[in-house]
Parts: sequence; C-alpha cells; structure tokens
Amino acid sequence: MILPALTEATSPLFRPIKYSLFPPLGLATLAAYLDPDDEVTLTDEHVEKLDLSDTPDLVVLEVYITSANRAYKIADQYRAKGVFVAMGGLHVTSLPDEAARHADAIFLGPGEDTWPQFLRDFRERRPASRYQSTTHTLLGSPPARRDLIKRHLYLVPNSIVVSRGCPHVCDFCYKEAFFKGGKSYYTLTVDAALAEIERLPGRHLYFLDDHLFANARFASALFEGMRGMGRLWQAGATIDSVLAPELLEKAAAAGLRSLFVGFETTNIESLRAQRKLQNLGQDYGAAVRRLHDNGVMVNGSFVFGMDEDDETVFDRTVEWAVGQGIETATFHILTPYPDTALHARMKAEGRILHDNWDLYDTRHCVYRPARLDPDRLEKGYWDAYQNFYRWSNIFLGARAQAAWSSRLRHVAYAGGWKKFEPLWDAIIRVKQTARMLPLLETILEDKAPHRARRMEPEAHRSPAPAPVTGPAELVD
Ligand code: B12
Ligand code: SF4
Repeated sequence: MILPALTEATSPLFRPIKYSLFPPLGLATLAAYLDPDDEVTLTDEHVEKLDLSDTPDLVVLEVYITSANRAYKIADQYRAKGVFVAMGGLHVTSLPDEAARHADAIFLGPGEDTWPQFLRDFRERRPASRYQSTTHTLLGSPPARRDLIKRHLYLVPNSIVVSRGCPHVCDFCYKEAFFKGGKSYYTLTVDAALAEIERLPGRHLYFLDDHLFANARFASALFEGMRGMGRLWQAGATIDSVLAPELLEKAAAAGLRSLFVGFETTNIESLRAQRKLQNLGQDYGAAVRRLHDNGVMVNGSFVFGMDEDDETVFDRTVEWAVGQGIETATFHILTPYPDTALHARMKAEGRILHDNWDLYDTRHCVYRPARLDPDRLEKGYWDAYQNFYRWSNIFLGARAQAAWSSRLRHVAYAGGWKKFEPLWDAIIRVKQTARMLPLLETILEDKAPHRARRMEPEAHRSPAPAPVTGPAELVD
C-alpha cells in the first residue's frame, strides 16, 4: 500500500515539516480489512523512499490531487510488470475516467464498503474495474492497522478521525464531490471513538475530522468521555460551533489546546458567493477571544483570490489576524478542485487556466481571478506568509494574550513552525522527527489558569448564542 508524494515532499534540497506530520491513516484504515495472514507493507513516500522493484499480488494507491501524476507513474510502472493496481481516494473520486487509465480497479468515495467487497472479488479472481461507495458508515469498522505505521517518522503519529465529512456545502470544498452517492457527514459511535483514543499511546492527539464539533450531541459526549484521560489534543471546527454555548468549554476541559478554524475571508459577499453560509453574521473576533479565554490556540485558515478580493486583501487579512492574536495562519490560493461547484462555475465562465494537477496545491493560481492578476495573487499569498510570520508580528500577536504564559506559548508555537524550517529539515533527514513530540506537548500545554478549564459554572454562560449547525474543515 502506497501513499505517493508530491514532488516537493521528496525534494533532496528541503523537506517542509508539514509532510512529516501525519501517517497515512486512510491506508492503515483499509489495511484493517485484510486477512491476518495477508502479507502487507505500508509505504508513505513523504517520509521514506519507494522501492518499486518488487512484484506483489496487489498494489494499492491513495491519490490526492497534488500527487495524482506521481501516483499514475507508479501505477504504470507496476502494471507494466503485470501487477494488479487498485486506486482510490479523493482525486480518483473526482476524476474516475482519468484514474481508470492507470489502474485495474478504481474506488470512488470512502472505502469501508467497497474495499471488503473488492477483497472478496479479488480472492475469487473476478475483481470489477470500478467500485462506487454507496453505504457511508463507520459503524462496525475495524480499528486502523496502526502497527503498520512507522511512528518514529512522524511528529504527530496519533492522528485520528472519529467522523467523516461535514454537514456544510461550501462551493470550494472537496466533500460534496467525495461523498456523493451517500451520506456526506457521519460519525463513529461515542464508545468506539473513545476506544480508539484509548488505543493510542502517549498524550498528544490530532483529530483530522473536517469539523469535530459538527454534531453537538456526539461531540459533547465525546469530550465528556475524554475528560480525565490526560490527553492534549488539536482539532478543527467552524466559527459558529466555537461560539455555541458549552461545547468549547467541554473540549478545553478534555484537553483541546489548538483549533483549526476556517475564517476563509472577512468579506461577506465572498462568503455568500462560496456558500460558506455558516460564517455569515458571525463575530470572528469574539470566536478568537473565546478560544483564547479557554486556553485554545487558533490556527486560522484564509483563502485568497475570491471574486471580491483585490490587491488590498493580503495586508488587510494579515493585519486582522495579527491584531486578533491568532497564533498560526494557513493561507491558501483559492483552488477549483475538479467536480466541485466552484470548478463547475469557473469552467462555465472559461476561467480555468490549466489542469496540471501538480500545481493545484493552493499555492499556485490555476484560474483567472476577477480583480487580480494570477502573478499578483501568488505574490500576495507569499507576502502574506512572510508578513504574518515576521518576528515583529509574532510578538505583536502574542500581546493580544492576557497571560504571560499564553504569550510565551504563542511565540514558541508560531516561531517553532515557521522560523525553524531548516532545523525541521535536518531533524527529518536524520529520522528523529518523533523525538520532537514532547517539545510540542510542552508548548501546547499552557499553564495559565483559564476560566473554562476549571469548568466553573460561569464558564457555561458563554457569549454568542450561535446555533450549532454543522461541521467542517482541517489541517494544512
Ligand atoms: C491529513 C491531511 C493532510 C496531511 C497528510 C496526508 C496523509 N498523510 O494522508 C498533510 C498535512 C501532509 C496534507 C497536505 C496537503 N493536503 Co491535505 N489533508 C489532510 C486531511 C485533513 C485528512 C486526510 C485523512 O487522513 N483523512 C482520514 C482518512 C481515514 O481518510 P482518507 O485518507 O480520505 O481515506 C479514505 C478514502 O479516501 C478511501 N481511499 C483512499 N485511498 C484509497 C484507495 C483504495 C484502493 C480504496 C478502496 C479506498 C481509498 O478510503 C479511505 C477510508 O475511508 C484532508 C481532509 C479530509 N477530510 O480528507 C486534507 C486534504 C486531503 N488535503 C488537501 C490538500 C489540498 C493538501 C495540500 C495540497 C495542501 C497544501 N496547500 O499544501 C497538501 C499536499 C498533499 C499531498 N501530499 O499531495 C485536500 C485535497 C483535495 C483533493 N481533491 O485532493 C484536502 C481534502 C483538504 C481540503 N479540504 O481541501 N494533508
Ligand atoms: S465547512 Fe469546511 S469541511 Fe464543511 S463544506 Fe465547508 S469547507 Fe468543507
């Protein structure tokens, strides 16, 4: 089983830490359906060299858009030797006909229903060439084969998902395309989620769920179950769910220390145009303050290049994020992934510039923006990163925190990610990434006496009475 990497992740010159964060959870999930006596290896090209000289019975490839071309090359090479190649994942689901030219069997959507079916067919030597997932559920799914993960190669070996998808329908998001033909938001049972957490060694967890707070009842029970486990964890959720009463307090009391939040844009027209409706009318500043009051750091996600954006968007966004004391920011250039509503609209308007998937990495402009040149958009994107992570801005942002320990944590966390990239590169090369986990845990900890962590009754009277509608986003 192989997770192919995009070129940048395997560069002999420089390897960004973000490719050594998480193990290939999707493939470990699929491996759980193999028979106990099946021989299997799981290789993640982001962190190890591929050896393509073998001739296994079956090669399984997980394909993201940015690694599609690489995945096709690997597939072609194996197929030339007569090896059966099975391919699935987000990009295969978006563009099945393209993928089918490089595979013996393709899989559309999540694999929990189709993969076991394929394994039966394959053993009986009558595999189909295309499997479409229709029953989207995590109920009864076996625990991921974490024994196949080379934990020492990752900073965050304990990545976990307890739900899939999201109840929202933002136009630029992958999820409507990926989950079509079935439910687009579903969860494990709370008991199964807690059991999976119990199985993970150490303290730190990273929930990769698109929106961990999406189902308030599920999330609330999960956080209550996690209290007292002594975990430190990070996750992603929407602004409206952060502003909803009680959920955030419960999460913080259960060990939440940083949250990925999709602000995307501060422009209401852009939110409306992208159907990011759950952000409309929400007080972004109040959400950040509420997170900080609960001792939770903010990883804010922002998208540049929406139709309302002109060249002032970059400075405005950075200034706002720094002023709010947001610890880390993830900037993206708007990217029309195939089979999304955004892609359909841009295609109809003749604005897509090319389909070189290598460049659909949210750092290149692959369409014609309304009020910016593509070059200006790319430059503004890079400038935004540089400005946000200037030491002066890191210190300025830290001043928005009330407690000194939170200020220190802000500086250590923001600086740690972006100011020591060469050091991360060196650590990755000597395969010592996992040794940095205790440092990450120490930084996340924050000893400030935050209101909500004490769970005093007052903490339950949270501000903004926003409705908990639903779900979704994540890491990058
Ligand atoms: C963790 C993560 C990362 C991690 C690591 C990925 C890893 N090790 O797997 C890091 C930080 C490196 C990363 C980087 C990037 N990411 Co990313 N990432 C994710 C995230 C949050 C979770 C993925 C995950 O683990 N899901 C949980 C597992 C269990 O699900 P799964 O992997 O999808 O596997 C299931 C199915 O896909 C299917 N399946 C998959 N393969 C196969 C194969 C077969 C044979 C079968 C039967 C089934 C099957 O079955 C599995 C079980 O259900 C997703 C968002 C999301 N919710 O998917 C974004 C996401 C995948 N990333 C995305 C992007 C754009 C990127 C970047 C380009 C971002 C950037 N600007 O740098 C880079 C480059 C990625 C690359 N290497 O090519 C997009 C992908 C869009 C697309 N159409 O491909 C997503 C969807 C985010 C988004 N909302 O836009 N990412
Ligand atoms: S809220 Fe996030 S995960 Fe949900 S549809 Fe919108 S972008 Fe996707």
